[in-house]
Amino acid sequence: MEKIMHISSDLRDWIVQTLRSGVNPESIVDAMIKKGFDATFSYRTILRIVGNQTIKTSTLSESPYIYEIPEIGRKGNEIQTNDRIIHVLSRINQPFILQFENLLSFDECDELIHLSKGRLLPSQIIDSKTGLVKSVSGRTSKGMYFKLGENHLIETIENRISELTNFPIENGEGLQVLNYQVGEEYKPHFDYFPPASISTHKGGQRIGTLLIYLNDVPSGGETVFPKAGVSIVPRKGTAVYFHYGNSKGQVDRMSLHTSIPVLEGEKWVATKWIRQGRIY
Ligand code: PD2
Ligand code: ZN
Repeated sequence: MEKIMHISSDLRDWIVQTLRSGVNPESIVDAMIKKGFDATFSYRTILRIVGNQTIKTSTLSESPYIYEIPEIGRKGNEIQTNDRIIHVLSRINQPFILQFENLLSFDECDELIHLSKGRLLPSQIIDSKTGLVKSVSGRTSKGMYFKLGENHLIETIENRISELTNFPIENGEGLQVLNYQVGEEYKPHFDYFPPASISTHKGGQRIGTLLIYLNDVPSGGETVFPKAGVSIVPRKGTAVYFHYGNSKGQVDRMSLHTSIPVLEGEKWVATKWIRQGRIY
């Protein structure tokens, strides 16, 4: 089979951010080769990116991201779910970002923190080469995952998220809880997988993320979207949803985001990543 000798600007951006978040260059080269890229081309490309040199990108998949309003964005400003009304606090259409209040009660936030505390481990990412999780330097928080429907609280939250987003529970990855202490951060990254490496099994590409803030942070710890100039301050029980995958399989580079260092106190947040199809 002929090897691939060009990369799209989406893939280049993903590589740049992934390197910045601490993933080592060899794993990216290996992942490229595994996906059918020419080995020499892969090494050269990564070397150029590491050395901050420009690289030519192919125009094959250069078409601009086409924004589609996801169903969560068509529900008005007061969204009634089975057990509570969730209010929209702010909205941006490009990139698509919605901020909510009252997604979780204070008791639910406290309970999630309580259930997570004894299970926290250094945060990890999925290695695109091995498919296994591993630690990287750009992500200094600690975290843990709940299994889908692991207990009554998780079931309640997953049902609510599914009602809010209109995605089936099975499109969601297990809820992740993160804890950041002073100075800890999650460097700028995309939540979607490298566009060239997507297969349709296991739900395929990630298309949306819901971040639920579980406490108030006295200083720092905002979720920042640097390309959109947006900064979300963590407030207990509020949440932010951002959507970055469309029905054409494109991903939105404007969704680049980061958790900036906590300056005072600590930060607790729950992440629900949503895939285009059912994972389970
Ligand atoms: O904790 C956050 O604010 C944050 C920021 C960016 C979490 C994630 N990304 C994530 O879990 O993907
Ligand atoms: Zn993220």
